Amino acid sequence: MRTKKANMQGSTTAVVGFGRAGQAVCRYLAACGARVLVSDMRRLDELSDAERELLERCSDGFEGGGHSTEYLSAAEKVILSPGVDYRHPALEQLRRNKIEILGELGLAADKFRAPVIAVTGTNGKTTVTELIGSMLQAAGKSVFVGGNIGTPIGEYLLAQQDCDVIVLELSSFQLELSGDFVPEVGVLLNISPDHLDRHQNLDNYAAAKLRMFQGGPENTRCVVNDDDQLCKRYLEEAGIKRCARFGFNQACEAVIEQTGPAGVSKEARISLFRNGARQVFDLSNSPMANLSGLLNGAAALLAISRFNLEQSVLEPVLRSFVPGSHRLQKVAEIDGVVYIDDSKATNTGAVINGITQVGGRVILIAGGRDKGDDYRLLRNAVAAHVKHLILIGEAADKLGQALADLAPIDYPSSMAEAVVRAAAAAKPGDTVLLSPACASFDMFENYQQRGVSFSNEVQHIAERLSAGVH
Ligand code: UMA
Repeated sequence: MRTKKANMQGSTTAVVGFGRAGQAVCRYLAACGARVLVSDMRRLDELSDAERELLERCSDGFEGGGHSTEYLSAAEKVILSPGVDYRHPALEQLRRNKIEILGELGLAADKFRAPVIAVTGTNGKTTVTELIGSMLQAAGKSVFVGGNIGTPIGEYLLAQQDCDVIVLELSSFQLELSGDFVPEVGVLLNISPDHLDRHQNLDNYAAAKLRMFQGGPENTRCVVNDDDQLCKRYLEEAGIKRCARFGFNQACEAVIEQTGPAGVSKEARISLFRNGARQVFDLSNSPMANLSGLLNGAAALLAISRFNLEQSVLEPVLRSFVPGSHRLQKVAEIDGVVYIDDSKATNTGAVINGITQVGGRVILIAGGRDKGDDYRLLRNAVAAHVKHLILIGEAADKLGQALADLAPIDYPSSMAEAVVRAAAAAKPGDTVLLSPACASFDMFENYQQRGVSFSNEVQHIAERLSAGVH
């Protein structure tokens, strides 16, 4: 079925934030005939030529250098980009004047023309979204995959495309203003503190995630992690009982099993229970044969179980799936020391998972731009495995204060120096792990660039050693 573009002739909508999401929304609104006003923190002269051209083509006004109530009041509806905090003071008066304020998801809520599988959680969202998309495609379904993963939801609206299934990775920012959005399937992978600088506290952050289930189990198949205590707590508080669960517990609909020695050689299986039958997906000796791989695989299988797809199609997709870069990615082994890039770990939950999965003795490189996390949450994992801390970036002091009594600490001023110090502290059998618990924007463009910088510096160490320079 095609997405029918709404007729918005004569209406005025303001779009706040002119990044990837905002630009797609502008194009959609303009195509529907709406009068579009754009407001962005950046000034006109800070926009690229392509962005200015888009403004020219799709908008009827631009406010640069910030957002004002006066400018936005000319609109009947305001669409906020995910990166814009809805508590922004300019929006207060609009709320009082009952001007509708939505995110891109709220705008799209009544325009999806195929079943939506929505994936949220603190960590693993992108991987599970990709897995679901890949399995559906392998089974011959046409799929739109978008959201926080990179393709804005507005692109779905614009394309008016036919597809069998829509798979969306959703962040707390997107869900916070999701209006009447109710997906057919909602996957909640885990909850650990993240983005608390924006949400102020864990309860607000979890509430944003749980908006995905606002339609209740009668409208949304709720797929949840049975082993995540915070998921359990918040679901219970929200009164959501009827869920399809995945985890180690034998009572789950998708049960994961791991045996044998550590590493990718271990036996790893997911048992899927459906209509009284059991299907066993064997992921042993595949890149998915680790705890994250199994949990992500189980979540993805439960998310698509209603489609009754052939196991012979799904299992090869799971077995050959390689998670994206900068996620616990081994970059080198030098003189018996393994170097691992986990730059994507931008919150404490991801770092705890990383340290635990790596195990053994770890030299941890952490730090960057603080997102309001409480780094004391790292204490158990650090006490169990970390023999040396290398702390970088703006959050170095805050991390140091939380962990000072657990391991010796270095405070280098660059990634180059951090890697040199980590290598000096490491003995054969140790692992040097970059797992920052923070955003990258104080020192790098993004987490990818931070991971590449780490790998390059590790490479320099290898080259120096092979040239006999110590
Ligand atoms: N801006 C304002 N006012 C503000 C803040 C920002 O005008 O108060 C402007 C900026 O000047 C810029 C624009 O808004 O012009 C940026 O908008 P944005 O921050 O919403 O980012 P987009 O480029 O639209 O990208 C967004 C998501 N960004 C965020 O949620 C911060 C992308 O997720 C997503 O891939 C993209 O839409 C497509 O759907 C990125 C992300 O970092 C990957 N997400 C967070 C995460 O994963 O942790 C939630």
